[in-house]
Amino acid sequence: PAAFDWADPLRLADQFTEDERMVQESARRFAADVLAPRVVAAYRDEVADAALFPLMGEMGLLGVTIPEEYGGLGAGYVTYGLVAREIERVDSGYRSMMSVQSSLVMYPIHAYGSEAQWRKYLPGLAAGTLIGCFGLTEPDAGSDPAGMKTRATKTADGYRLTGSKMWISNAPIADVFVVWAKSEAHGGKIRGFVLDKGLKGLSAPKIGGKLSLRASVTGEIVMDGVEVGDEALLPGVEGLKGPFGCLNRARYGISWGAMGAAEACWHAARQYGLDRQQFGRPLAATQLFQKKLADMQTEIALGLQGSLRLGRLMDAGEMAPDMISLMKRNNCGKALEIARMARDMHGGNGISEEFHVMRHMVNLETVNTYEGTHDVHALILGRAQTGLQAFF
Ligand code: TGC
Ligand code: FAD
Repeated sequence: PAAFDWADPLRLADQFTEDERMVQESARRFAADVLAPRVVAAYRDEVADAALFPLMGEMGLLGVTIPEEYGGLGAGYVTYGLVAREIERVDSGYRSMMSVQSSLVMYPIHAYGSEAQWRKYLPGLAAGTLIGCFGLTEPDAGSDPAGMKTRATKTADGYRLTGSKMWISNAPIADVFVVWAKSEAHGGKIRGFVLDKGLKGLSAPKIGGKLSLRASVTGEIVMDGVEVGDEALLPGVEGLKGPFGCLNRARYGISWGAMGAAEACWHAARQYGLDRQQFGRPLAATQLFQKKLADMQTEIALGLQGSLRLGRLMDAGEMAPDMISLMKRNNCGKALEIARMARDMHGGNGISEEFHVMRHMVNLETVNTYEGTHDVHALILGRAQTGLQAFF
C-alpha cells in the first residue's frame, strides 16, 4: 500500500498543477515570514496594517484571477483558493483584507466596469497602492440586502448617493469604495458605484469594540449626498446579481480560507498533545484526544477536497451558486467546531495569545457570519432542493 501522510490524508497536493503549487508555496512563505511574526501584536492592539497591501501586491497575492494586463496573476480559482488557505492559516483578518480587495473590489470593477474604470483602478489595486472596500450591508439590511435604503438620484451629469453601510471590511483605510445603491434612474434597481476617498459627504468611521477579526479594520460608510459623475456607475450589471456575483467568488475563497485556519488549529492541537504530559503520558496517547484529532483530520480532508472540486468547476465555467453555499457553510461551520475543540485541547494555555487557537476561534465566529450566515446558506440550500422559499 502507499504511504499515509497524516497531514494530507487524501493526497490533495497531488491534484495541483505545478503553477498552482508555486503560487501556494510563495503565499505560504509570505504568510510565515511577513504575517505570522506580526499577528499576535496586531490582534491584541487592534491594528490593521495598511502597509501589508503593497507587500501582498508585490507577491502577486491581490487579484489572482484578474488578467496580467491589469496587474493580476491571470490565474484560476484553484490558485486563488490556495492563496486564501495559506493566508488564513495565519489569521482570518489578513485573508479578509486580501479577499475583499480581490473578489469584492477588483472582480466587480473588472466584470462590470468600463475600460476606463479598469485602467483607473485595477493596476493600483493589484499593486496594493490602492486599498478597496465593498459596501453592501446596512444597519437595517444584513441577511436581506434587498432591503437596503441607500439611494442614488440622478443629477445633471452624474448621481447623488445618500445612505449608510455597516460592517465594511477595510473601509476606514480605503481609497476605493464599491457601493451598492437603489438607483431611481434605473427604476429603483440596485446598481454599483465606485467612489474615491475624499469626496465631499463621504466618510468611513471605524467600528470599535470588535472581539473578533481584530487584525482587520471594519467601518461604516456614510454617504451624505455624495456627488459623483456618470463615470462612477458600474455599467455592466443591474440588480442583486451584481453584488452576488462578487460574493460567489469571495464565499468560495472563504471555503478554502476557513480550512486553512482549521488546519492551523488541528496541527497545533496535535503538537500540543504530543508535547504535554498528564497522568504520566502524553495527552495524545489518550483515546479522547485521538478521537478529536481524527475528527479534525477527517473534516479538513473532506472540506479541502470539496473546495478543490468546486474550484475546478469554477475554472471550467460550470459553477452553480448553490454549490458555493454548500462549501462556504460547511467549511466555516466545521472550522469553527475544530477551532473550539483545539482551544479546549490546549487546556488553560488555549486561552493565551501565544498559542493562537483562541484567536482563530473568535475570528471564525465572524467568518461563519459574514458573506451569508451559516443559517442563511442552509436556507439557500433548502430552497434549492425543495423549491420552497423559507426566508419569509
Ligand atoms: P433572490 O431572489 O434569491 O435573488 C435576487 C437576484 O439575485 C440573483 N442571485 C444571484 N446571482 C448570482 N449569484 C448568486 N449567488 C445569487 N443569488 C441570488 C438571483 O438570480 C436574482 O436575480 P434576478 O435577475 O432574478 O433578480 O434574492 P433574495 O432577496 O431572496 O435573497 C435572499 C438571500 C438570503 C439568498 C440573499 O439575500 C443572501 O445571500 N443574503 C446574505 C447576504 C450576504 O451574503 N451579505 C454579504 C455582505 S458582504 C460581506 O459580508 C463581506 S465580508 C468579506 C470579508 O471581510 O472577507
Ligand atoms: P442578521 O441578518 O440580522 O442576522 C442575525 C441572525 O438572524 C443570524 O443568525 C441569521 O442567520 C439569522 N437570520 C437572518 N435572517 C433569517 C431568516 N430569514 N431565517 C432564519 N434566520 C435568519 N458586509 C459588507 O457588505 N461588506 C463587508 O466588507 C463586510 N465585512 C464584514 C466584516 C465583519 C467583521 C463583520 C462582522 C461583518 C461584515 N459584513 C460585511 C456584514 C456581514 O455580511 C453581515 O453581518 C451578515 O451578512 C449578517 O447580517 P447581519 O449582521 O445584519 O445579521
